[in-house]
Amino acid sequence: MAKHTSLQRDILIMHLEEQLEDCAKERYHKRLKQLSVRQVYRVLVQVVNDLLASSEPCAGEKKIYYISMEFLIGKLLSNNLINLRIYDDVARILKKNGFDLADIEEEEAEPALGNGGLGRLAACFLDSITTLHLPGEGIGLAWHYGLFRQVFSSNLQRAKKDVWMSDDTFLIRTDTTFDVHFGKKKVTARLYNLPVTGYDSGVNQLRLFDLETVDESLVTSGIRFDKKAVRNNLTLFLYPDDSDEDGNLLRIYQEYFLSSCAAQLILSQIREKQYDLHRLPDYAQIQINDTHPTLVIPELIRILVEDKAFSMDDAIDTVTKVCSYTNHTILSEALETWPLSYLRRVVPQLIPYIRELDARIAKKCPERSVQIIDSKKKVHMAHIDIHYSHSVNGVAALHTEILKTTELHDFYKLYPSRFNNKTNGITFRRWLMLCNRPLSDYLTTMIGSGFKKKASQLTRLLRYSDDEEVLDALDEIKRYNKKRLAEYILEKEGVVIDPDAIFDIQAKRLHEYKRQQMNALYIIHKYLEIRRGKKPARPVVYIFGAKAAPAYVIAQDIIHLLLVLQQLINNDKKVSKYMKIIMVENYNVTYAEKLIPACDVSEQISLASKEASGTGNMKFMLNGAVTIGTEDGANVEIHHLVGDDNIYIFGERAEKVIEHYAKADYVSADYYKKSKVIREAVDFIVSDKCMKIGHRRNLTRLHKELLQKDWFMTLLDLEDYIRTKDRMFEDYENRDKWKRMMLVNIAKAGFFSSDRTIAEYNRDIWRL
Ligand code: 26Q
Repeated sequence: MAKHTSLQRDILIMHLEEQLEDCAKERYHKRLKQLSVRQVYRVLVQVVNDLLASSEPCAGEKKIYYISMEFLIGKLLSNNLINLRIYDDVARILKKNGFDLADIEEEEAEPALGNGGLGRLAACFLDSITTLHLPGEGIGLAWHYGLFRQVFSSNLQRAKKDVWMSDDTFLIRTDTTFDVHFGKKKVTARLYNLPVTGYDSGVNQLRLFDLETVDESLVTSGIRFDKKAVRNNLTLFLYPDDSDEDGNLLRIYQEYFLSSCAAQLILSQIREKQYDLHRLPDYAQIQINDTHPTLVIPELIRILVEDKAFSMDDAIDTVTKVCSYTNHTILSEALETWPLSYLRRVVPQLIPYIRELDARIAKKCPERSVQIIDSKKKVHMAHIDIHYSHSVNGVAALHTEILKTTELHDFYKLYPSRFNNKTNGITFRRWLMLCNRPLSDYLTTMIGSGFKKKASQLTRLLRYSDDEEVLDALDEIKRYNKKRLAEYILEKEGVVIDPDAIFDIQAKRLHEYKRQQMNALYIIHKYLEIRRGKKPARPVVYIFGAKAAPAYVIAQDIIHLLLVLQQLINNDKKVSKYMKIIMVENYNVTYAEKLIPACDVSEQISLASKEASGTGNMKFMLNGAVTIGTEDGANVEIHHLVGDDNIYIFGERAEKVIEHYAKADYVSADYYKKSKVIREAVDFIVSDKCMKIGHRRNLTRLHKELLQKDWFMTLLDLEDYIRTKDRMFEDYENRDKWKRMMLVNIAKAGFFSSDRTIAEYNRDIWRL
């Protein structure tokens, strides 16, 4: 589209209505206005797909391949309309024919091809790569069910398969297939394309591979299936339960399948263009999104040596210059290590190469900590990435510092120049223009539309920080979004909430380090205060959105506690006037788009040093929420940008936390004994009131965990959290002050555009 002149655009828009009518006639022999909502959706998908097929691809000699197990892309229809800049025209045409675009949007199933931050980041990056008109492709797997659909029953999370594929998606089947060999076993992979639009720019492709022989009938109940039937199950589910051997083996099958397809696709493109393979780094750059696609390194080396007559030295040198690695976590339990014996069972053909890569390191580095194969014969995937990539990056300033000084310090000493930081970002198209049109339109009238492509222009809003009219307008938009969310929550969850209450939101994957349990303890504390007669100045609605990995027991228990509190508090007539709690069902990208614009208080309360970056924190900020958070991940940068007066920081700092771990001197029971407030809140979990509603087993297990282990130091920060949050709610009553904080947060969010992040990746790593 970028290459269209404004005259061509006018013609295109003029023809839009004609095209829609033609398509309606062709498919259904009807006029547009006679179609059902579903049929209008289908017509729109087809017209958009036709437009995309005729749009200019982002071209260039050198391409970036972003390989990832997850692409949490969200619904595509509206996003594509916005990027093609025809959203308003389509909405107008539909309205003329008696339809509301919002209803049509509801027809699309969300492709949940990811579980959280890393997958959503990959999706934002594809948008920005295309918006910056860089030639790039995402490479991933076409998960049939992706992440599970969450349903609550008896106050527990149940996992159901999430059906999203149908004939009406943007996914395009191609004729391209590749053979993938697992030792002597051979399976066939088929390529599907998903066109990626950038804002007012060209088109790139997301390449998703599916196993040709996949069999959906393998799924018995919920998300259970035969994990051994690899020939039929490989692309069914993202993250199978890997608590047993079969689950682990399946995970390795998936990782090699992805890596092999990626290697074949990239080399086939190089062959097609007749490029010299010895100059591969001049034509292809590969970004490895966490360790899941790591096997692409030994696989490429193997192909170059066995099929392309490269020497081992040349192959290793070439691949190292092609690959770069992004680390997204410092939690040791999330770092992938696979027993060499498992790898041998799945991909015996790679074992000589993994051994060779290991032997070279053993020869040049004496430290045990940097070896690829450890003394227990386990293969450290991240170590392959770091030794055989030309760039290693963390995803926020603090995270990269911790990698350099602590977690990966021995590697940093070996390769100081390889390490670099790329603070994460989000696409403003989805996370402002699409999810918050009132704000986006208002900003356009105040500061022009330049911020849509040059996010730093948002600072122009600062001119109005004392302008009452502007402050009131921002507040009104927030109030409008809260009202809309209240309607949505009533419809979806059946709970009535008051738009004039404070909306306090924690929406992210459920994990102990993210400390949803600390928020729950605050809520208990408030509940007890209100019961004792201490009324807050204004009601607060505490909203949670979170899925927990099905095999993660304590995370399930935390969800249980939240649901029990929801039932207890919302039904307590004395208390529910002042507070409500809502755990929304099946939190996903679509739900996030509703929650984020309506948020007043953004909860970013991870234990300092544990959240690599966070990206939800950026989305909330951009939409005018004020953050309560620890000095962790990108919160540090948010704090730096908005200053002390526009954020609420609390809790132990990262260095101190790291010291606690090193000395093993944190004892949660000490905090419990010292403080009545803590004792009272923690013990409420196993009170009669909770036990009557909830399950004894889950509640006692969680209570015990907090008292005897509390690995992520909830009780360490609880009192400071309570004080800070109380102060924040008091400040909310100073309406002028709060509105100004909203404005400053929006104005300073420009730094977190993923366009900035991608420009940095390109400048420092890919050099397209
Ligand atoms: C590991 C081993 C076996 C199976 C699965 C995994 C696994 C799967 C997914 C390990 C990690 C993940 C996902 C990690 C993730 O989403 N990390 C988040 O990345 C965001 C983008 O950089 C950051 O903002 C978040 O801070 C980080 O938690």
